[in-house]
Amino acid sequence: MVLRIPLRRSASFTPDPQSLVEVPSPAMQRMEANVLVLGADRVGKSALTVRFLTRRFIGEYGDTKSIYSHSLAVEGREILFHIWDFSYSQDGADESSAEEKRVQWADGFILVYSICDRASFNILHPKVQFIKAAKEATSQEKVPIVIVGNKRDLHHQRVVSSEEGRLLALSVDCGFYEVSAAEAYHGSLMVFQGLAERFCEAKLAPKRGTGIRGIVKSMSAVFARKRTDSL
Ligand SMILES: Nc1nc2c(ncn2[C@@H]2O[C@H](COP(=O)(O)OP(=O)(O)OP(=O)(O)O)[C@@H](O)[C@H]2O)c(=O)[nH]1
Ligand SMILES: [Mg+2]
Repeated sequence: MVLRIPLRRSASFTPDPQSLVEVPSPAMQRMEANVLVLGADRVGKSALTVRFLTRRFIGEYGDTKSIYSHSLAVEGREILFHIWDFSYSQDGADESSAEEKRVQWADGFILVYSICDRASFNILHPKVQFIKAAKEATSQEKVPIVIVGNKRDLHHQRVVSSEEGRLLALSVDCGFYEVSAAEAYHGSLMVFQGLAERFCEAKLAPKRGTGIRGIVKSMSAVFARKRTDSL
């Protein structure tokens, strides 16, 4: 199957007056990031994305096959997110090469499960491993990933505890949030802010291999060169 990257466009949902993007000061550093929202069917990927874009919960989302652009000011930086809310149900059987291309397109990932759906939680560990293996093969930066347990409002139907979610995130070094896209805007904002912070950290963190080992390696290389130069 051919990877069909949907057209990029700005959010087509009508924003309420409060959701207008903050105008950044001229000194603000700008960054752009492609974000892939992933997870099992019906866990609330679109609900979470639309909440972030518009502050609204509209209940049913239909075909949201687009990349939406939305910016956020975090720690003195303006990050322009291009958000791809991906649904497997729209693409039917998906080939791993298509998934690999989607993963390569993205700079950051939001992995959503429903706290009422154990299977949607279980698929996340292998998903994180797949993403890390694919990204870290081509880049030395740490991959920004946040794991989101959605539908927190449905506590009577809960089958995945908060601790399990938190432990999974800790074990794979990802951010973690439990939210209800249905109940509040704040949770979705925290998710995207958390991802933005991870994105900035990844950009600012020293590349792998430039730590103390990297320094020792480059110093040895310099001394080795001097020795050969003097021969
Ligand atoms: N109670 C509750 N329902 C939610 C929440 N988030 C989403 N839903 C509902 O769950 C259903 C699926 O939500 P979607 O946002 O369409 O889920 P999705 O993961 O985008 O689904 P697909 O794109 O079809 O895979 C809808 O009926 C939503 O109204 C939530 O936080 N709480
Ligand atoms: Mg959807």
